[in-house]
Amino acid sequence: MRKLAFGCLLAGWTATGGFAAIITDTLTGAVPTFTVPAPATLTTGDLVYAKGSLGGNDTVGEGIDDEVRMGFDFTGQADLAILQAASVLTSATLTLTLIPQDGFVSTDTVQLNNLAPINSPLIQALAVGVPATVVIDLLLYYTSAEIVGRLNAQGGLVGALFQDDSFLTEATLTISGPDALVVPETATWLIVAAVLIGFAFWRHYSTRTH
Ligand SMILES: [Ca+2]
Ligand SMILES: [Ca+2]
Ligand SMILES: [Ca+2]
Repeated sequence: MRKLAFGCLLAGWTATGGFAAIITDTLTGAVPTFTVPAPATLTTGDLVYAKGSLGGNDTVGEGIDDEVRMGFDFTGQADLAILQAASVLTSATLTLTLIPQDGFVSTDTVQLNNLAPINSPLIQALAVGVPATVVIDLLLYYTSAEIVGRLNAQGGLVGALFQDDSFLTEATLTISGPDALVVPETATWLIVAAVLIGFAFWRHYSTRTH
């Protein structure tokens, strides 16, 4: 009986315990095989090249003075709603595969749309012509609330932007947080209470009859 009551309590407790909630989306493109004149844009796979917003040349797709637009889509992922309601995230990373085409990669930035451009030494120190994969820890630059705000702004669609002197061929955005706090249902606690009261009566009367 005592074991049963303890088991019920344990079940209630573990329901409040934490498994990570996580969402991830990968966008894949390729080095463009042709260029277009601005203001035209060029799409390779999931990635869209356009003339960089900071100016520069009018050729789009040669990886110099280009911006690359990303549209991550978390709709339909099981943990999206949990993370949209999260107050604190445990991690948020943006992984980029880049092939810099100009020394001014030293000024390049990436950002989630509507948030500040990120100046990361992981990007700005890259060598021209050498493919590299960098993992940007977004929580070094943005608050959890800012990132959660982006998850809510368009129902799980999150835009991002890279500029402006590198090819970008793959991008992955991964966000995780604590699982939702599951409050045991009232019925569970009523059962636990009933078991404990029953156990108390049983102890009381069995002690008296012996
Ligand atoms: Ca260009
Ligand atoms: Ca440039
Ligand atoms: Ca640049």
